[in-house]
Amino acid sequence: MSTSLSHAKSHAEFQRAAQFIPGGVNSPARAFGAVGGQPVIMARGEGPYLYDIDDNRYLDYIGSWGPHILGHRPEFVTSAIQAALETGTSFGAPTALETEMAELVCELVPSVEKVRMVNSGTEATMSAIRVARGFTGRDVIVKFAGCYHGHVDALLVQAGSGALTHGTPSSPGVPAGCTSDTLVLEYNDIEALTAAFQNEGDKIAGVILEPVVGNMGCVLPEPGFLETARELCTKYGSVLIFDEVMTGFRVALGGAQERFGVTPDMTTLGKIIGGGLPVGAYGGREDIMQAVSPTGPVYQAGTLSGNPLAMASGLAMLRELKANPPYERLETLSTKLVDGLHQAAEDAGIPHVLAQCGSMFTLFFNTEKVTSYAVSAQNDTDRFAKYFMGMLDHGIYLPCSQFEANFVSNAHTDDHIESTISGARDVFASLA
Ligand code: KE4
Repeated sequence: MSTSLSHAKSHAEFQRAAQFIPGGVNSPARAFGAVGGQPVIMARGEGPYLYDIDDNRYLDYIGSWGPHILGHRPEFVTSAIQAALETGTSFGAPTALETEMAELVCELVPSVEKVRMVNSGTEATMSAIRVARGFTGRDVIVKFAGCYHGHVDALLVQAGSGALTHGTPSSPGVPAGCTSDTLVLEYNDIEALTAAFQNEGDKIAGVILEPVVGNMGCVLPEPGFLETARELCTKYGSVLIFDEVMTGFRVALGGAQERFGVTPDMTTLGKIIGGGLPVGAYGGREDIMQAVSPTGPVYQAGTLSGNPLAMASGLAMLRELKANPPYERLETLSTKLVDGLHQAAEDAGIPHVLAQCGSMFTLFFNTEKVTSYAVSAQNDTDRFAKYFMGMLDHGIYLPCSQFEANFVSNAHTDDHIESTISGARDVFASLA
């Protein structure tokens, strides 16, 4: 690992992890595969900071890949979890906490009239596309290159040979049959989406998309894209699914659907909704959600769905966000950081583009505005790897891939932003 911080304990611990866990990680996103070297082993988080087992302190811009919008270990979340522990961990029976969570999600998220709790974003999207197919009696699902919706077989897919040819699996272990009804289009390509509906709209069960993409780096919807998806799904009776696992409660209290004023038929949620514990959710129009077992024939279940500890944690988080919305401060703080990074990169003569929505952003080493995966694929990933390692050396912990979003938390301060910009200025000088 090319940094000057001592990572001796991390290195030893990672060797041990790799003996028992594939790649030493429980999720490949953490593996430093895209930046080289080995992951840093973390010991604890506090506010805007992470501390590794070598006692290095980092300013954290991942926030567990999204959940920690208010920083690590906010007192109201930890005390809610501790209180829930007094009554038990899991009952496998309904609890009032689950009703409170469902009621609050229905209040906060415009599209959600009924909601089902699950344990991850993947479970949420997997369930949502099954419900869309069951509700419409159709099979085709439209998704967009560069949007990641979890490791769902039907969505681990690469575009077919022709623009309107259905997809093929993007991972071994996914049978062709799982993706033969998935159509992959370019994000922001209104013409291609319109043509797909003209071509087979009566077969399209649903369209799933990230309303603001985090998984090809941060990419915003171009004017008219979300609105067109909404119009076409309405016209052809298809289910519009906003995957707001990342944007939900992040870019606005009501998510991207509130921020952009486009209401989908279903929404998937994760990350922030659990306050750091494993929670996913899918919900939407009452008539669609009535199709879900036991009220309807579409089966979905989960031993730990609506787990009391996770509900206590998520409820504490959502109640705090509702009572004291951090969004204005987050917008100002994040804009200050993005503007500072832009100026620092400009001054160093580094080609780059920045994209930001609220407190999520990406600095792309690219010469073009990134509007789709085809453009994002042109990123200078070697330069990104050097930037990542240089920032790590300055005690700044960024997502370890150019194709991810950074997250500012409300625990970050102006001083943290200033020191991040100054660290970036040093690193850019070494990249020029
Ligand atoms: P999970 O199954 O990881 O909880 O959620 C899957 C998912 C669904 N939809 C969106 C928009 C997502 O961003 C995600 C997961 N995001 C990745 C980060 N890009 C999680 C990090 C990881 O896989 O370890």
